[in-house]
Amino acid sequence: MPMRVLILSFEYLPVKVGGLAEAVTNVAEGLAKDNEVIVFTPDHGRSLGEPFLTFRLSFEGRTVEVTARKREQNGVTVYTLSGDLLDTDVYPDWETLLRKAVLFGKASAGLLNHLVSTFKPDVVHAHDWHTVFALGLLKKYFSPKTVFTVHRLNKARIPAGYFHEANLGELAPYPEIDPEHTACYIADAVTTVSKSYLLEEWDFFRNFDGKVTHVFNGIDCSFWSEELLENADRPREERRRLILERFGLSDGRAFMFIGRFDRAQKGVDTLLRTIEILSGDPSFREMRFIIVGKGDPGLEAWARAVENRFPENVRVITDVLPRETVRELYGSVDFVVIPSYFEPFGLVQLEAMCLGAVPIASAIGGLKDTIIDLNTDPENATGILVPPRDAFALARAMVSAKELDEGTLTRLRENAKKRARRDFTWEKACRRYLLVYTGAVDKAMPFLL
Ligand code: NHF
Repeated sequence: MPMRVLILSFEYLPVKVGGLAEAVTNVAEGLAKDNEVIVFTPDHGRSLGEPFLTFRLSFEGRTVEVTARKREQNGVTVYTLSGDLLDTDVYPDWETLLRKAVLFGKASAGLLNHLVSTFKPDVVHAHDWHTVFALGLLKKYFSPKTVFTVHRLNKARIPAGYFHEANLGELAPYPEIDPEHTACYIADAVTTVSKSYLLEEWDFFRNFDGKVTHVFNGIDCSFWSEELLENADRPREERRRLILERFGLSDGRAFMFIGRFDRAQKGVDTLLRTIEILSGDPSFREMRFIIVGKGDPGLEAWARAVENRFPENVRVITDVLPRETVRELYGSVDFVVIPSYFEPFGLVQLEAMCLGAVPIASAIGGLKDTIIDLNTDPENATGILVPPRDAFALARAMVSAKELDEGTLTRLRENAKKRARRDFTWEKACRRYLLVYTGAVDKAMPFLL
């Protein structure tokens, strides 16, 4: 039986800040193949779609005019809400973001009030804490089944006043409230994007024991495909030589990092320390490192310093590279290093796996669930897992990776491509979300080993 699904999210393609946009859009489009799917998202000043409805609401003691724009995108009806704070940058400063989240909640309730006689959702599926007020109001006024998905825990506490402003005072009996805790509390089902992340964060998820499960994200290998590479017909070593040359480096074993330069999650600081450690090893001469990303100025300066110290080995790219260039890199380098401290799911490892770059990654979260480790299961391995925050362990793993014979590398690449294509598809994710919606999904049970 087709279902009517209403999805709430702060990011929806083409608006993208992180992995959230990819995940929500792919799930919405996958579900739309057999179900009626609509999305509510802030317009963030992009004016996407045609004006559909304008209405007024009271917000912080003023009258705010909200316009809902509407567009059809790959089978999904997307409503973007604009007006006042809904037109700021996706994630403005913290206080503005909280106010924007409240306004998004009220605007979502106003829009569904208009649509409900023709589209009464069976399920409202909200993603990440920014949608908590929208979820609360839609549940309060329309009583649909509700699902809340955690893509990354934020662990914030916000003043209860924001819930009062949202007309949800009943959800805020204490002065300080954790919005994702509230979203999980009111939802009928709670999901997160990998099994290991769920277990690592069990201290949080145990509060909702009985209605918690995981739904893995997927990967669309049709874009991340070797056939689409510029030099698809050339052998991989030649592609590597060419790409290294393009970045002004001579040939060698190529390791790449791509991701945000931050201290909390992505672990570029561990990688920089690892490169410093490796510089004392004889293997270093044959190792090349391409580091792509930006963010924390201190980390950018450190990365530049490492590049200046080892100009023959290290290239740092702080520009945002087009997806096609990133694809060339994945399809040419030998290894992709993912030294994250936590990773609810992670996309880089799967993009790399689709294109034959072997991941060397922290044994945590979604990385651990998607990568089969060479040292644990050599036959089926798809990459190499290392303990997080351990620059020496990473250095050791990179030196042994550099020594791997061609046969092993080919096996790792082939296994990885197969695993990404077969086990982590968006169709699979959508099938499981439908089980969540209908209450037919297995749950996380702390006593089951
Ligand atoms: O892939 C989409 C993304 C995840 O690990 C990623 C993260 C945020 O940190 O689910 O959400």
